[in-house]
Amino acid sequence: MNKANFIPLASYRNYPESEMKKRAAAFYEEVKRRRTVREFSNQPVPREVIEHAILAAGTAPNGANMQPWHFVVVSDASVKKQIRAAAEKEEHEFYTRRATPEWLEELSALGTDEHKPFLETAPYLIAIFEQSYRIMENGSHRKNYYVTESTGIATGVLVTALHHAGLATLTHTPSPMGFLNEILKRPKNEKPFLLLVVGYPSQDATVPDIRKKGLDEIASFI
Ligand code: IYR
Repeated sequence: MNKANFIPLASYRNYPESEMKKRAAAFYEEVKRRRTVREFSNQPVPREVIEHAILAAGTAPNGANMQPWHFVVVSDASVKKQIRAAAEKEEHEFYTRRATPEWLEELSALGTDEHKPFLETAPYLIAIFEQSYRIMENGSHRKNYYVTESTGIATGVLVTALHHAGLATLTHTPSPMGFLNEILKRPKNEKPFLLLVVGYPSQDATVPDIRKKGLDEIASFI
């Protein structure tokens, strides 16, 4: 057993209340500008920005500090093409067979369909995998904990970090996503969690006119 080793909490910053209020409000103003974008420019993005955003995601709280995630950053045109073909095949099934009429009705406000050109246009796709278990050196398996929760939190940090840097993202979830293991040659202990499309919005990008719920609709204080 590893023994816990504790060090002082040197990184914590305490702000005066007035500053804390300003920071909280300013952060809300910053993140509420984020919109999911489906029309991307092919303008290249510096790799360093992606690297920092992934490092930020890697700081997410997670089960027993196993950090049960893996990020595959795809910029290669031929790999993006394969991903697009496989995703559009699943999406065709979804839009023509798998989705219920209610689901399609609810998606109509977003204007989505089975065509996913952004999977080739955007400079980066980040395939996020959750590691259901670890494979030890002797081949035995060890459990990971709260894998989906952990990877979900890390993905939230990633999306926010990329927005903060000035990039647009699209959280794309073709289902099922098993094709990502094959195309990206990931091991069987990793399950695709989400495909994040990253880049600049195209010059004429539009977004659906939708609203977010207000505080009283999403929170209760008791
Ligand atoms: N995965 C499909 C459908 C889709 C589902 C939901 I829920 C969305 O919020 C958006 C799309 C697609 O990407 O088109």
